[in-house]
Amino acid sequence: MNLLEKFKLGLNKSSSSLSEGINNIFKKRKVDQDILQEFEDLLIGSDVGIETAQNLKNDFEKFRIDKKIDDHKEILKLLADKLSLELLKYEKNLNDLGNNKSAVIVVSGVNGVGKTTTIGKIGKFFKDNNKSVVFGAADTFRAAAIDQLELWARKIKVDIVKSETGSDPASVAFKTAEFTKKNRIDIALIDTAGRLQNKKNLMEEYKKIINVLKKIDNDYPNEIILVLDATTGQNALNQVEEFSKIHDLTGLIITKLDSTAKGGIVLAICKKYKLPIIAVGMGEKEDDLQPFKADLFAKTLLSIN
Ligand SMILES: Nc1nc2c(ncn2[C@@H]2O[C@H](COP(=O)(O)OP(=O)(O)O)[C@@H](O)[C@H]2O)c(=O)[nH]1
Ligand SMILES: [Mg+2]
Repeated sequence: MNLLEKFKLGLNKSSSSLSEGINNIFKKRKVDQDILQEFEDLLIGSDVGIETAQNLKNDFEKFRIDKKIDDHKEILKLLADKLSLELLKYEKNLNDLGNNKSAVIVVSGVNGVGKTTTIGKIGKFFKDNNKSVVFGAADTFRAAAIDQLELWARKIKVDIVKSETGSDPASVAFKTAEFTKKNRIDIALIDTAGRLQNKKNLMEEYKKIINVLKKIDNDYPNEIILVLDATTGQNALNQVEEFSKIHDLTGLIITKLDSTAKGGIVLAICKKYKLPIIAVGMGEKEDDLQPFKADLFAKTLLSIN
Protein backbone atom coordinates (compact mmCIF):
# COMPACT_ATOMS: atom_id res chain seq x y z
CA MET A 1 0.00 0.00 0.00
CA ASN A 2 1.50 3.37 -0.90
CA LEU A 3 1.29 6.49 1.25
CA LEU A 4 -1.72 7.89 -0.53
CA GLU A 5 -3.67 4.68 -0.20
CA LYS A 6 -2.85 4.59 3.48
CA PHE A 7 -3.93 8.18 3.89
CA LYS A 8 -7.23 7.44 2.27
CA LEU A 9 -7.76 4.31 4.33
CA GLY A 10 -7.06 6.12 7.58
CA LEU A 11 -9.20 9.05 6.65
CA ASN A 12 -11.97 6.79 5.47
CA LYS A 13 -12.07 5.34 8.93
CA SER A 14 -12.13 8.82 10.36
CA SER A 15 -14.87 10.12 8.16
CA SER A 16 -16.71 6.84 7.69
CA SER A 17 -19.69 7.94 9.71
CA LEU A 18 -19.73 11.24 7.84
CA SER A 19 -19.56 9.61 4.41
CA GLU A 20 -22.05 7.00 5.48
CA GLY A 21 -24.28 9.80 6.67
CA ILE A 22 -23.92 11.67 3.40
CA ASN A 23 -24.66 8.55 1.37
CA ASN A 24 -27.68 7.78 3.52
CA ILE A 25 -29.24 11.21 3.26
CA PHE A 26 -29.02 11.39 -0.49
CA LYS A 27 -30.25 7.83 -0.87
CA LYS A 28 -33.54 8.72 0.77
CA ARG A 29 -35.26 10.72 -1.93
CA LYS A 30 -34.85 13.56 -4.36
CA VAL A 31 -32.94 16.48 -2.88
CA ASP A 32 -35.18 18.97 -1.10
CA GLN A 33 -34.69 21.62 1.63
CA ASP A 34 -34.95 19.04 4.44
CA ILE A 35 -32.29 16.89 2.87
CA LEU A 36 -30.02 19.87 2.45
CA GLN A 37 -30.57 20.79 6.09
CA GLU A 38 -29.57 17.26 7.08
CA PHE A 39 -26.46 17.64 4.92
CA GLU A 40 -25.55 20.87 6.69
CA ASP A 41 -26.17 19.36 10.15
CA LEU A 42 -24.00 16.40 9.33
CA LEU A 43 -21.16 18.69 8.29
CA ILE A 44 -21.53 20.75 11.46
CA GLY A 45 -21.35 17.51 13.42
CA SER A 46 -18.05 16.68 11.76
CA ASP A 47 -16.60 19.94 13.11
CA VAL A 48 -15.97 21.73 9.82
CA GLY A 49 -17.42 24.85 11.44
CA ILE A 50 -20.84 26.41 10.99
CA GLU A 51 -19.80 28.86 8.30
CA THR A 52 -18.15 26.22 6.13
CA ALA A 53 -21.13 23.90 6.56
CA GLN A 54 -23.47 26.67 5.43
CA ASN A 55 -21.23 27.54 2.49
CA LEU A 56 -21.14 23.94 1.36
CA LYS A 57 -24.89 23.70 1.59
CA ASN A 58 -25.36 26.94 -0.35
CA ASP A 59 -22.90 25.83 -3.01
CA PHE A 60 -24.79 22.57 -3.28
CA GLU A 61 -27.94 24.56 -3.98
CA LYS A 62 -26.18 26.74 -6.54
CA PHE A 63 -24.93 23.76 -8.48
CA ARG A 64 -28.35 22.10 -8.29
CA ILE A 65 -30.51 25.06 -9.24
CA ASP A 66 -28.28 27.35 -11.31
CA LYS A 67 -26.37 24.68 -13.13
CA LYS A 68 -29.30 22.26 -13.11
CA ILE A 69 -27.21 19.30 -12.02
CA ASP A 70 -29.41 16.43 -10.89
CA ASP A 71 -26.94 13.82 -9.71
CA HIS A 72 -25.96 14.52 -6.09
CA LYS A 73 -22.70 12.63 -6.58
CA GLU A 74 -21.70 14.99 -9.31
CA ILE A 75 -22.47 17.96 -7.10
CA LEU A 76 -20.48 16.50 -4.21
CA LYS A 77 -17.59 16.05 -6.58
CA LEU A 78 -17.74 19.72 -7.57
CA LEU A 79 -17.87 20.71 -3.90
CA ALA A 80 -14.83 18.53 -3.19
CA ASP A 81 -12.92 20.17 -6.06
CA LYS A 82 -13.69 23.59 -4.67
CA LEU A 83 -12.72 22.58 -1.14
CA SER A 84 -9.54 20.97 -2.32
CA LEU A 85 -8.51 24.16 -4.11
CA GLU A 86 -9.05 26.12 -0.91
CA LEU A 87 -7.03 23.66 1.15
CA LEU A 88 -4.16 23.27 -1.27
CA LYS A 89 -2.21 26.17 0.15
CA TYR A 90 -2.11 24.48 3.55
CA GLU A 91 -0.23 21.42 2.35
CA LYS A 92 3.28 21.37 3.75
CA ASN A 93 5.78 18.70 2.87
CA LEU A 94 7.11 16.75 5.85
CA ASN A 95 10.43 16.58 4.03
CA ASP A 96 10.78 20.35 4.26
CA LEU A 97 11.31 20.09 8.01
CA GLY A 98 14.80 18.87 7.26
CA ASN A 99 15.65 21.53 4.68
CA ASN A 100 17.82 23.55 7.02
CA LYS A 101 21.17 22.19 8.00
CA SER A 102 21.02 20.76 11.53
CA ALA A 103 17.40 21.78 11.90
CA VAL A 104 15.97 22.08 15.39
CA ILE A 105 12.26 21.53 15.74
CA VAL A 106 10.22 22.15 18.86
CA VAL A 107 7.12 20.01 19.16
CA SER A 108 4.47 21.65 21.32
CA GLY A 109 0.93 20.84 22.36
CA VAL A 110 -1.11 19.99 25.43
CA ASN A 111 -0.85 16.74 27.32
CA GLY A 112 -2.01 13.62 25.53
CA VAL A 113 -2.41 15.02 22.02
CA GLY A 114 0.30 12.70 20.71
CA LYS A 115 3.51 14.77 20.76
CA THR A 116 5.87 12.00 21.80
CA THR A 117 4.30 9.46 19.46
CA THR A 118 4.46 11.96 16.60
CA ILE A 119 8.13 12.66 17.30
CA GLY A 120 8.76 8.92 17.08
CA LYS A 121 6.95 8.76 13.75
CA ILE A 122 8.74 11.83 12.30
CA GLY A 123 12.03 10.37 13.46
CA LYS A 124 11.22 7.13 11.66
CA PHE A 125 10.30 9.07 8.51
CA PHE A 126 13.64 10.89 8.41
CA LYS A 127 15.59 7.80 9.36
CA ASP A 128 13.96 6.01 6.40
CA ASN A 129 15.09 8.93 4.25
CA ASN A 130 18.70 8.46 5.36
CA LYS A 131 18.86 11.49 7.63
CA SER A 132 20.41 11.55 11.06
CA VAL A 133 18.00 12.31 13.88
CA VAL A 134 18.24 13.21 17.56
CA PHE A 135 15.44 13.46 20.09
CA GLY A 136 15.50 15.95 22.97
CA ALA A 137 13.56 14.81 26.03
CA ALA A 138 12.49 18.24 27.29
CA ASP A 139 9.30 16.89 28.83
CA THR A 140 11.08 16.45 32.13
CA PHE A 141 7.93 16.66 34.20
CA ARG A 142 7.28 12.91 34.40
CA ALA A 143 9.80 10.08 34.32
CA ALA A 144 7.42 8.11 32.13
CA ALA A 145 7.59 10.81 29.48
CA ILE A 146 11.36 10.50 29.20
CA ASP A 147 11.11 6.69 29.15
CA GLN A 148 8.50 6.81 26.41
CA LEU A 149 10.73 8.93 24.16
CA GLU A 150 13.70 6.75 24.95
CA LEU A 151 11.73 3.69 23.89
CA TRP A 152 11.03 5.34 20.55
CA ALA A 153 14.69 6.33 20.18
CA ARG A 154 15.74 2.76 20.75
CA LYS A 155 13.08 1.38 18.45
CA ILE A 156 14.09 3.45 15.46
CA LYS A 157 17.76 3.65 16.48
CA VAL A 158 18.35 7.36 16.88
CA ASP A 159 20.18 9.38 19.55
CA ILE A 160 18.45 10.97 22.50
CA VAL A 161 19.53 13.82 24.74
CA LYS A 162 17.94 13.61 28.19
CA SER A 163 18.31 14.61 31.79
CA GLU A 164 16.78 13.61 35.13
CA THR A 165 13.09 13.97 35.83
CA GLY A 166 12.33 17.42 37.16
CA SER A 167 15.32 19.08 35.54
CA ASP A 168 15.01 22.30 33.57
CA PRO A 169 13.39 21.62 30.14
CA ALA A 170 15.28 24.58 28.63
CA SER A 171 18.58 23.06 29.61
CA VAL A 172 17.68 19.79 27.86
CA ALA A 173 16.64 21.78 24.78
CA PHE A 174 19.95 23.64 24.89
CA LYS A 175 21.95 20.43 25.16
CA THR A 176 19.99 18.89 22.30
CA ALA A 177 20.75 21.83 20.01
CA GLU A 178 24.40 21.77 21.05
CA PHE A 179 24.59 18.05 20.28
CA THR A 180 22.90 18.64 16.93
CA LYS A 181 25.41 21.29 15.83
CA LYS A 182 28.46 19.52 17.17
CA ASN A 183 27.64 16.18 15.58
CA ARG A 184 26.15 17.68 12.42
CA ILE A 185 22.89 15.86 12.96
CA ASP A 186 20.33 16.59 10.24
CA ILE A 187 17.30 17.03 12.39
CA ALA A 188 16.55 17.43 16.11
CA LEU A 189 13.06 16.95 17.51
CA ILE A 190 12.44 18.40 20.95
CA ASP A 191 9.62 16.92 23.02
CA THR A 192 7.89 19.23 25.50
CA ALA A 193 5.52 18.89 28.46
CA GLY A 194 2.56 21.04 27.52
CA ARG A 195 0.83 21.00 30.87
CA LEU A 196 -2.04 23.44 30.72
CA GLN A 197 -2.80 23.48 34.44
CA ASN A 198 -0.76 26.59 34.85
CA LYS A 199 -0.88 28.63 31.69
CA LYS A 200 1.58 31.27 32.84
CA ASN A 201 4.21 28.69 33.73
CA LEU A 202 3.66 26.87 30.49
CA MET A 203 4.21 30.01 28.49
CA GLU A 204 7.31 30.91 30.46
CA GLU A 205 8.67 27.43 29.92
CA TYR A 206 8.20 27.54 26.15
CA LYS A 207 9.63 31.04 25.93
CA LYS A 208 12.66 29.96 27.87
CA ILE A 209 13.20 26.95 25.60
CA ILE A 210 13.03 29.16 22.53
CA ASN A 211 15.35 31.77 24.00
CA VAL A 212 18.07 29.31 24.94
CA LEU A 213 17.93 27.70 21.50
CA LYS A 214 18.58 31.12 19.98
CA LYS A 215 21.78 31.35 21.97
CA ILE A 216 23.13 28.49 19.90
CA ASP A 217 21.81 29.69 16.57
CA ASN A 218 19.63 32.71 15.97
CA ASP A 219 17.62 30.74 13.42
CA TYR A 220 16.70 28.19 16.06
CA PRO A 221 14.13 26.77 16.43
CA ASN A 222 13.67 26.28 12.68
CA GLU A 223 10.15 25.09 13.31
CA ILE A 224 7.66 25.21 16.13
CA ILE A 225 5.02 22.64 15.48
CA LEU A 226 1.76 22.41 17.34
CA VAL A 227 0.27 18.94 17.66
CA LEU A 228 -3.53 18.77 17.89
CA ASP A 229 -5.79 15.84 18.69
CA ALA A 230 -8.65 15.70 16.17
CA THR A 231 -10.90 13.93 18.67
CA THR A 232 -11.00 17.03 20.88
CA GLY A 233 -13.00 18.82 18.20
CA GLN A 234 -13.52 22.53 18.65
CA ASN A 235 -11.17 22.61 21.63
CA ALA A 236 -8.30 22.25 19.17
CA LEU A 237 -9.08 25.76 17.95
CA ASN A 238 -8.52 27.17 21.45
CA GLN A 239 -5.21 25.39 21.64
CA VAL A 240 -4.01 27.03 18.42
CA GLU A 241 -5.09 30.34 19.89
CA GLU A 242 -3.19 29.82 23.16
CA PHE A 243 0.02 28.48 21.65
CA SER A 244 0.10 31.19 18.98
CA LYS A 245 0.36 33.69 21.81
CA ILE A 246 3.61 32.11 22.96
CA HIS A 247 5.31 32.08 19.59
CA ASP A 248 4.42 32.10 15.90
CA LEU A 249 3.74 28.52 14.93
CA THR A 250 5.22 27.22 11.69
CA GLY A 251 2.85 24.32 11.19
CA LEU A 252 0.40 21.84 12.63
CA ILE A 253 0.18 18.10 12.93
CA ILE A 254 -3.26 16.68 13.55
CA THR A 255 -3.36 13.29 15.23
CA LYS A 256 -5.94 10.55 15.81
CA LEU A 257 -7.79 11.14 12.57
CA ASP A 258 -8.17 7.35 12.53
CA SER A 259 -10.37 7.40 15.60
CA THR A 260 -12.84 10.19 15.05
CA ALA A 261 -15.68 11.17 12.79
CA LYS A 262 -14.73 14.77 13.40
CA GLY A 263 -12.07 15.05 10.72
CA GLY A 264 -13.78 18.24 9.59
CA ILE A 265 -11.88 20.03 12.34
CA VAL A 266 -8.90 20.10 9.96
CA LEU A 267 -10.90 22.35 7.67
CA ALA A 268 -11.98 24.65 10.48
CA ILE A 269 -8.40 25.03 11.68
CA CYS A 270 -6.98 25.74 8.21
CA LYS A 271 -9.58 28.35 7.47
CA LYS A 272 -9.35 30.14 10.78
CA TYR A 273 -5.62 30.14 11.43
CA LYS A 274 -4.19 29.78 7.94
CA LEU A 275 -1.43 27.52 9.22
CA PRO A 276 0.09 24.76 7.10
CA ILE A 277 -0.55 21.15 7.97
CA ILE A 278 2.65 19.18 7.98
CA ALA A 279 1.20 15.73 8.49
CA VAL A 280 -1.71 13.86 10.00
CA GLY A 281 -1.65 11.00 12.52
CA MET A 282 -3.57 7.91 11.49
CA GLY A 283 -2.73 5.51 14.31
CA GLU A 284 -0.29 4.68 17.08
CA LYS A 285 2.35 2.85 15.06
CA GLU A 286 5.60 4.18 13.65
CA ASP A 287 4.34 4.31 10.06
CA ASP A 288 1.00 5.88 10.88
CA LEU A 289 2.00 9.40 9.96
CA GLN A 290 0.77 10.57 6.58
CA PRO A 291 1.29 13.67 4.50
CA PHE A 292 -1.68 15.99 4.36
CA LYS A 293 -3.19 15.90 0.87
CA ALA A 294 -5.85 18.54 0.20
CA ASP A 295 -7.57 16.76 -2.68
CA LEU A 296 -7.78 13.43 -0.90
CA PHE A 297 -8.94 15.08 2.27
CA ALA A 298 -11.73 16.98 0.51
CA LYS A 299 -12.85 13.94 -1.44
CA THR A 300 -12.87 11.66 1.56
CA LEU A 301 -14.72 14.21 3.66
CA LEU A 302 -17.46 14.47 1.06
CA SER A 303 -17.54 10.76 0.40
CA ILE A 304 -16.23 10.79 -3.19
CA ASN A 305 -14.42 7.67 -4.29
N1 LIG B 1 -5.38 6.34 17.40
C1 LIG B 1 -4.33 7.14 17.50
N2 LIG B 1 -3.70 7.28 18.69
C2 LIG B 1 -2.64 8.11 18.76
C3 LIG B 1 -2.17 8.84 17.64
N3 LIG B 1 -1.11 9.59 18.05
C4 LIG B 1 -0.92 9.32 19.36
N4 LIG B 1 -1.83 8.43 19.81
C5 LIG B 1 -2.00 7.90 21.18
O1 LIG B 1 -2.36 8.96 22.06
C6 LIG B 1 -1.83 8.73 23.36
C7 LIG B 1 -1.04 9.94 23.83
O2 LIG B 1 0.11 10.07 23.01
P1 LIG B 1 1.47 10.73 23.49
O3 LIG B 1 2.41 10.71 22.33
O4 LIG B 1 1.96 10.13 24.75
O5 LIG B 1 0.96 12.22 23.78
P2 LIG B 1 1.75 13.46 24.43
O6 LIG B 1 1.31 13.55 25.85
O7 LIG B 1 1.30 14.66 23.66
O8 LIG B 1 3.20 13.20 24.27
C8 LIG B 1 -1.00 7.47 23.25
O9 LIG B 1 -1.76 6.38 23.71
C9 LIG B 1 -0.73 7.35 21.75
O10 LIG B 1 -0.50 6.03 21.37
C10 LIG B 1 -2.89 8.69 16.38
O11 LIG B 1 -2.58 9.29 15.34
N5 LIG B 1 -3.94 7.83 16.39
MG1 LIG C 1 4.69 13.11 25.70
